[in-house]
Amino acid sequence: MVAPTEAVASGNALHPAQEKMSRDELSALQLDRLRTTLRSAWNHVPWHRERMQAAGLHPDDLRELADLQRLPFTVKTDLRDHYPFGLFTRPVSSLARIHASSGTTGKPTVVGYTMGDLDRWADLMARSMHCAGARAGDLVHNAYGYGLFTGGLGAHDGATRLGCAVVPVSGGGTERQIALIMDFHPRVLCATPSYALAMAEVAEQMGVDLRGSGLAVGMFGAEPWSAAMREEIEARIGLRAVDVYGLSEIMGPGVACECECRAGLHGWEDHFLFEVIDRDTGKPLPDGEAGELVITTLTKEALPMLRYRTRDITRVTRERCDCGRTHVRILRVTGRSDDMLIIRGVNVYPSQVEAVLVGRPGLAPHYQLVVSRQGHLDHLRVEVEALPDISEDGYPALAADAVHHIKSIIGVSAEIAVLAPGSVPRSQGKAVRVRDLRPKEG
Ligand code: DLL
Repeated sequence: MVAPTEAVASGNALHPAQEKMSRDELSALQLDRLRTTLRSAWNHVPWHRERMQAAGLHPDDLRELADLQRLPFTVKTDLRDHYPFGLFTRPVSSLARIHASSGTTGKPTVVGYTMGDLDRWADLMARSMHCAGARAGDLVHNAYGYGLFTGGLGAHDGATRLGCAVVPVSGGGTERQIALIMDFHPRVLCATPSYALAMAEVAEQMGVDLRGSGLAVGMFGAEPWSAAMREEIEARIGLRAVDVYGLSEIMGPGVACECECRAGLHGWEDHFLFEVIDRDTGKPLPDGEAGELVITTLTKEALPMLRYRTRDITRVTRERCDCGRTHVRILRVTGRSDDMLIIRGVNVYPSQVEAVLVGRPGLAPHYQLVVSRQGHLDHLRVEVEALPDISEDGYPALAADAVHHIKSIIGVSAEIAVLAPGSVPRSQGKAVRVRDLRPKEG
């Protein structure tokens, strides 16, 4: 077999020096690229120009990165209000692709890419995959959904750019996916963590041991997942599970990714500017404090985003990582502010419940939170499956144990329903973790 040399197969995708630029070099590059981005927004999108004028900030006046903080935030409804293409700086005739979020309520969020945008996205996803341990010549089983969702095509283009061959299976048809994995022996698996777990379960039901498949690296993202879920997936599939982050409004997968140290996800600062703000006041928070992640794009042509409120809750650190990469580290995204529940005054994210439940003896890693209103108070019921070898007589003791741990670790009183295996719906993409039965306001 002839091994492709990485340098040839990866083309221009990898520039290790860019991942290790000094803070001064990064800041200078960011300032330069921010000016270009602001100029383009000013010249092509009246809405941006009016907001910059109102803030008294002309692109040519930008002296330092902190000047950006004079601009107001962009939020998801701004995209919806300009549906479909109102915030694009380019006519649709000059674009190369459109993606959109499914939009559970109202209109979808539509995003556009020039050829150059797709090129940079492929580079950044290739960089992310390499950072995660994928290499040119690898076979990549891509179970992210293809279509308007950015996961499928984003991972596909990144893998191709890195010099990998892609099996573009998309989500669903799990038995067939398992068969393909056992026949083709891919080294890399791309999927949401919840779907990876669903694959592990189906494989076990088929009597197949994925640990013998040759899979070595899993690129998992698109939804929050806990350290406990990582251990579960690694044990059952036998690979190294790596966290990859992104969002369609900013680009898609590959905005940030863990490296070999797995001590936070490197956010690619040569292309994005990251801030963390206090959710309530909007004020920037110092590194290390938990708040909402705000991202500004520095190289997006078709749809530049200025101070976009992601609604994702996290912390960042700019301390140098042991891998030598200098780019900011985003510590695991614990959840979206939209998904935060307030149960009797206590803030709860589904991922916190996951962290407590997954790996508890007797419980399977399949769960859903059901929120309802009892009188004036919100009530949290957690439905979680028992492992197949547990008899029903044992369910009450498992429930009591889980109630105790959720109360003592998260500080919230929850009702726990331990259910028979297979009772909780399985995901083929992003898992639905919360069923909200509360009456709608208004
Ligand atoms: O989920 C892009 C993506 C695809 C990322 C594949 C990673 C892998 P959207 O559908 O626009 O894009 O959803 C973006 O998903 O704001 C987060 O709330 C959540 N999310 C994405 N990655 C992670 C992650 C894609 N690693 C929204 N951890 C984001 C936690 C994540 N949440």
